[in-house]
Amino acid sequence: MIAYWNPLHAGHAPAHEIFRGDKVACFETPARADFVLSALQGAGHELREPDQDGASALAQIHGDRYLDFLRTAWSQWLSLDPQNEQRQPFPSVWPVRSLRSDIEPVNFVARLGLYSMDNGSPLAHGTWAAAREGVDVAASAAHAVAQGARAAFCVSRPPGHHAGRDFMGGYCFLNNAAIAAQTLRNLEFERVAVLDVDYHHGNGTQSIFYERSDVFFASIHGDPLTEYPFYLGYADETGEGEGAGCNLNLPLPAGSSVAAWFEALEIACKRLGKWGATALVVSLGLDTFEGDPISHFALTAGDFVRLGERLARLGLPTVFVLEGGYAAAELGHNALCVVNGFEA
Ligand code: SP5
Ligand code: ZN
Repeated sequence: MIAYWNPLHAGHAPAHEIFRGDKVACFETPARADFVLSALQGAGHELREPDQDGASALAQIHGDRYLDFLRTAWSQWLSLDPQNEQRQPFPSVWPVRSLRSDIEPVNFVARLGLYSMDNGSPLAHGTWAAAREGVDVAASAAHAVAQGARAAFCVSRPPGHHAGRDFMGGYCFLNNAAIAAQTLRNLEFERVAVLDVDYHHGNGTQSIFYERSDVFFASIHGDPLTEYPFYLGYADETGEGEGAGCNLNLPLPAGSSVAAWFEALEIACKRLGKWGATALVVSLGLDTFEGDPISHFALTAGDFVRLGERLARLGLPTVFVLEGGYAAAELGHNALCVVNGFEA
């Protein structure tokens, strides 16, 4: 399988995130992508740098105001104090409910709250460059399948599926899967399905396409009553307006069995087929792995082969986009298992 990789990913390397009030080492690290790259390369898959500019899809998926903020965020942070190179900015106020979200405060960390859904998306020196290069990775993979490749794999970070039109969240800044889907739409594919198998609901992708009838979003994930992102991902979210009926959430309780997970996968696959998808984007989170440090499903390497096999049976041009997965040392093998199953 062709794998497009992000040569700038390692510039996004924040040190810590907050867990129950403590600073803990970030789970989403450069090593994750490096493990996937070496596993794919070791198995003889071709690694390519991006060869397409995703600018037009980017402008369709994210808002200008948010993009302007993100592009300049690190320099604004440094302009407050040169010592800030050693610090991570942290949002100070989130404009929830009765507060105004049409205002852009001058205060940088207040504005960071406007553009964040949570406190868990740390910015670093190279965040914009890495995330923006990830857009080109996604666009390149979509172009490759439009030109006839059976599938292409995006090895990029930071991940993207929690990022919405105008906010970051859950380690995500720009929504790579949405960019891939939009690029496929802009090429020859009329009906694009996004299947999100990350442990966490892909709230950003869902919200981006929620009122559209040309992109179907399906997700299998830990029940948001107990699992991140908590505030979206329930079964009664089925799409709105033109998009009514084009959204499928299959939440499963934390601790669900592998059998239950594959039953949900079967439901999602049948539904995408029935809907008439002509291309597929897989938001491939590997945090469903039994050894994942922050998640509670129990898939094994063999189950990832089975996932790849099932996805291949949809018979669609397919773009895989790496999302989460935090058992870093096993991540490469698990990703390779999906590819092997798909190509079997
Ligand atoms: C892309 C993706 O998978 N994002 C996940 C974001 C999850 N954010 C919440 C993480 C909570 C970490 N809890 C640590 C538990 C350690 N015992
Ligand atoms: Zn996840």
